[in-house]
Amino acid sequence: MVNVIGLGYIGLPTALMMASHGVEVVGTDYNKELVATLNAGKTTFKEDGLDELFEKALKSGIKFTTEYCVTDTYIVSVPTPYDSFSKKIDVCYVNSAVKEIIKVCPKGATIVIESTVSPGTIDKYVRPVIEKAGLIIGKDINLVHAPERIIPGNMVYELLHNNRTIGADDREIGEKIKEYYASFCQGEIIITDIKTAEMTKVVENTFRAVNIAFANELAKICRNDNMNVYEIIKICNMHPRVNILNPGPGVGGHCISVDPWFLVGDYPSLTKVIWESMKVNDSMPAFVLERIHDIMKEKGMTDISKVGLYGLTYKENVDDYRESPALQLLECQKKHLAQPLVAYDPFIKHNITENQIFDLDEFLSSVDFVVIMVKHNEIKENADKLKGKIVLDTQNIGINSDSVYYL
Ligand code: SAJ
Repeated sequence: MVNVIGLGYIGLPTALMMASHGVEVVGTDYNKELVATLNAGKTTFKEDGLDELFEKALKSGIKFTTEYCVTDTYIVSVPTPYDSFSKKIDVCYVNSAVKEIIKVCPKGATIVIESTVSPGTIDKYVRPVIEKAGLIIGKDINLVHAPERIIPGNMVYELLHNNRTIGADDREIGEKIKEYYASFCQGEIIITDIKTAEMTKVVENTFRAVNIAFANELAKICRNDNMNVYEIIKICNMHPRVNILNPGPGVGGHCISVDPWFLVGDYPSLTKVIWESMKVNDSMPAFVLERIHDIMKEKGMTDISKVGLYGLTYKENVDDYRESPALQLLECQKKHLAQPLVAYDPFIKHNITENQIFDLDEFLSSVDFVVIMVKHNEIKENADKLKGKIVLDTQNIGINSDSVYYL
């Protein structure tokens, strides 16, 4: 039996996937409300294919509880934030999960950490917790790191198809855990040591962050000298060894905007490129504000209450708004004591900012200038409703109008 600890964006789909492929699974979360919602037969966030997977897992007998179970395998997928001052990883959630597990687990149990952790975290923070409890790693408890790799918006597909990494102290234990993942994963599963697995995960997200920062820097250069960044990236990407990502209004979510900071926190003198990249990405919401200001000036527009943000989530077609560029932009506005812009997002049904509207038509009729922050399918399908508006399209969704501006 597998006890999955933490039923958030990663833990829940992982637990459901294992359960619907014949593994006996109990999901544990300390959030009583979340567990009650799952036990009432409802999922806690939107994701393609998640509800169907949930149904299958329920039929296969998955259970949800706030208690830790007595079993031989635990998968920990809890958040790993970073300290905003030191930039170092904050392992409090991982460590409290490990402390709870060792209170109940039998001798010889395996703890698999799925949460993203910086290289050396398991050595530095997790092993001492186990050793302090008088347990011997490799005998009383086994440790494995199996970092998740699935992208929000396509999680169910990627869980099934992505290659995976398993880091283990002991190859035999690695093979045993590989079997659990192989119950559903059609990709290749590679076994390595724990520190290597930790580093690969952070490097993957850092690679993407640096690539996006490069695209954002190109957008700024092109704005400065009136060149079309999208046309330039499109042509460059036709080169067989060039693959530049898309510029945008900033980087949000709890992965790409967080994980690279772990490396900066741990290796401050060795992370010049990464540090500068993160700064470039962080500068984008303020850059969008500047663009809004310049466009308003060009159009002779003075009433900021007629400018609205389309999209509040961190990216398209998800309901997650953690660290979202739109919220970063509103925060930046607040620092200048400005009234927050009107905002709308089809995925957010409750107030997360002051001037929020909950209907697309109402939003569009209340503003003259629309800033597209997120390329949700909804706005692509309703692009004709933007006719007659001034539009700042930070996502290059392709709007046919005279009054469209870009980053
Ligand atoms: N973004 C851009 N330009 C792009 C692509 C993305 O500005 O060309 C922005 C998005 O709008 C968003 C942010 O970057 O604000 C991050 O979005 P994302 O889609 O790049 O990535 P995440 O954070 O949703 O998921 C990433 C994935 N990592 C990689 O692709 C290397 C995913 O596979 C990981 O599992 C996930 O992080 C994680 O949990 O670590």
